Amino acid sequence: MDRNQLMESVRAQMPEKRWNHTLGVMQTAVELARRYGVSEEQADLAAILHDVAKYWRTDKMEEVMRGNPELEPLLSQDKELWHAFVGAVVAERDYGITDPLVLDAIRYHTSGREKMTMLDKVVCLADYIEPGRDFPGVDKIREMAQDSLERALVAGFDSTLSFLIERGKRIFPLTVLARNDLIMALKEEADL
Ligand code: DGI
Ligand code: FE
Ligand code: FE
Repeated sequence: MDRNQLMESVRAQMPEKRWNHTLGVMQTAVELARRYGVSEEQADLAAILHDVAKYWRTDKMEEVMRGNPELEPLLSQDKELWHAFVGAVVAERDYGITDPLVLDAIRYHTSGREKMTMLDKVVCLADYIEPGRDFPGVDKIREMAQDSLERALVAGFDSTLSFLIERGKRIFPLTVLARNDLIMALKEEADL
């Protein structure tokens, strides 16, 4: 399957609006990859697939998760988190993606994780700031993304955490670990 066929297949699994978001993430991820010395090909591929499972029915996602010891614990977590982990499985199983860096960038694009790779950061941040995104503070994060992937990403996580807290929702531990780790790394950089 070539890149165009892959894009058409992903597009067929979501409404037009979500596909436009995916196009925005592709554009922004490639720009960030170029700026921060990450492979543009990996960024493009992860961006195309990052939300492939976002509009899958819950029972279809559950089917993928059941019996998979890494995914089963997520069944008791917020459903919003599922599409990222299911997306990584789908990328490998249905699209033959084998690059572990690309699969991880898809898997952790929503939650983040400790020790995020540069590719993880690029895809996760692109998801926050692609041109179609409009949430309070997004322009400030776009500015920050010009000089620090890490600072911009912390600001992105901060906005998600505030959103979750305001609505009385649970916070997935990986997001807390991701944010702490980024703040530690920024502090070490500042102390050098
Ligand atoms: O799939 P997208 O809408 O493009 O964006 P995303 O993959 O970042 O999903 C964001 C949703 O995930 C948003 O509604 C918040 C929700 N979410 C629920 N719990 C958590 C969470 N996001 C993070 N980072 N951490 C959580 O604990
Ligand atoms: Fe997503
Ligand atoms: Fe997305």
